[in-house]
Amino acid sequence: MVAEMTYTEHLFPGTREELLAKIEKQLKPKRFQHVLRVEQTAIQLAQANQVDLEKASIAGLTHDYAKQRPDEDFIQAIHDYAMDPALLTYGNAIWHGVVGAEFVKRELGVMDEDILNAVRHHTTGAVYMTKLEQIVYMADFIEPARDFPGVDRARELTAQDLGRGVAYQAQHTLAYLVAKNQPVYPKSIETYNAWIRRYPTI
Ligand code: DGI
Ligand code: FE
Ligand code: FE
Repeated sequence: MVAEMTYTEHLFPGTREELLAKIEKQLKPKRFQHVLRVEQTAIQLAQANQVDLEKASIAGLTHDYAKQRPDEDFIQAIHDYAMDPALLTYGNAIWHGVVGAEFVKRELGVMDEDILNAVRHHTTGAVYMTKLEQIVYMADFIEPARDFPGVDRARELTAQDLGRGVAYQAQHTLAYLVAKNQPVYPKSIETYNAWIRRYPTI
């Protein structure tokens, strides 16, 4: 367990404990525990990759903030914030990150665009991702309770090179969705194309 952080950078208007309380209210206990593990994994990856630890903490804690909201909230937000109407043909799996970031901004007062993009992109990835975005994308995939074929390979690659981890996850998720007859959000395919070109040797 990484030591708990004292926030000093005003990225969230309050203490870490106040942020935890707001997040805990929104989530079932199992999901809240996942969020805490993602935070700790993100902090470790931030230490290894010279990324701001406070940003890693806040992005890790907020990444699934909207996961348990009803569909109507997302549909309303897609209309209210004039988001891409194509989003309406997907569901919670895509909305909780892309649309969820808008709730993180408006309800929690997190204005940092790097943190918000880390939330937005944590499920699908993106062609261009900052180190922080890559960290949250990977921390969600490899947090200690994750247990699926390939997770140890993902941990190994991520420890070697964050970008290789991203390429691996993009491929793994695409293959998983196809095998399960699931529609693939176009951004997930763009993520795969971009990262497999950068890291052809995963
Ligand atoms: O929220 P978590 O369960 O912690 O993890 P996540 O946000 O990475 O993934 C949520 C779900 O989203 C997971 O079951 C896989 C699914 N998913 C990822 N990419 C796509 C997707 N589902 C669809 N339909 N299309 C995608 O491109
Ligand atoms: Fe998620
Ligand atoms: Fe998650």
